[in-house]
Amino acid sequence: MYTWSKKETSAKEIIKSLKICDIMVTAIVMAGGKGTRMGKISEKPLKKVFGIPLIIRVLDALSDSNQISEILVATSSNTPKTAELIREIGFNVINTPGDGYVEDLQYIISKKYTNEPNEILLTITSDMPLIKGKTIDKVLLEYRNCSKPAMCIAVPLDFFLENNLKPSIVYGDSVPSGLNILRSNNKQQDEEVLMLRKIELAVNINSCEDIVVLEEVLNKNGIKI
Ligand SMILES: Nc1nc2c(ncn2[C@@H]2O[C@H](COP(=O)(O)OP(=O)(O)O)[C@@H](O)[C@H]2O)c(=O)[nH]1
Ligand SMILES: [Mg+2]
Repeated sequence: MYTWSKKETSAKEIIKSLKICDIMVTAIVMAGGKGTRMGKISEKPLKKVFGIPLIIRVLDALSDSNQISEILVATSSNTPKTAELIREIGFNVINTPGDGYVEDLQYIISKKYTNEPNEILLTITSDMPLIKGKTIDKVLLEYRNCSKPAMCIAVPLDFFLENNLKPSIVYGDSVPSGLNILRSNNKQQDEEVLMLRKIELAVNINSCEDIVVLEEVLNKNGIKI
């Protein structure tokens, strides 16, 4: 079993100390996928990268951000052990049907639907091991300054090629990072695309081979995690 020892504080204490801002941001960590590309050995969010499960790295980044009021982990019947660990370390879990990323996100919105213009959802995948709180804060600042209700954070395709990374989905010359911001309502939302050349947004772990690639990227960029 993994013990969450990096932080002394419990999730409840973190949430209590959070800054109340003009917008209320709920972070939703999507962690209920089948993880087929990783093989059936274990649940992907629990896959350890340099000794720490992927999802813990994401939760650490969200906890380091000072603009998030609530953190919710969306698991499904594909990831029961992830749900167990997350509850044990004091984070809130929402059990989703496991029908697919978009379907389950819609399910969460239908549950959390408020229609309050200042209630914002920040969605993030559990498989971005390099993500940092500072980047999440930067993205939320950009969101505050943009006029659209939703924002997709993407990475230019050429940045992937420069770093020998294989993108999962490509839209023209950009690759969605797995980090999105949207209003907490069930309407179709006009979206701003924020392009950032950041390795932490480009690295996504889908297979065991991706962990090898990650090691190469870290060495090449002199990054220690
Ligand atoms: N709750 C939920 N999460 C999902 C679902 N599908 C994918 N995810 C999560 O979304 C993230 C990105 O999806 P992807 O990389 O395709 O996940 P994979 O199916 O685990 O390879 C991962 O952290 C998944 O756990 C789903 O149907 N429900
Ligand atoms: Mg992925």
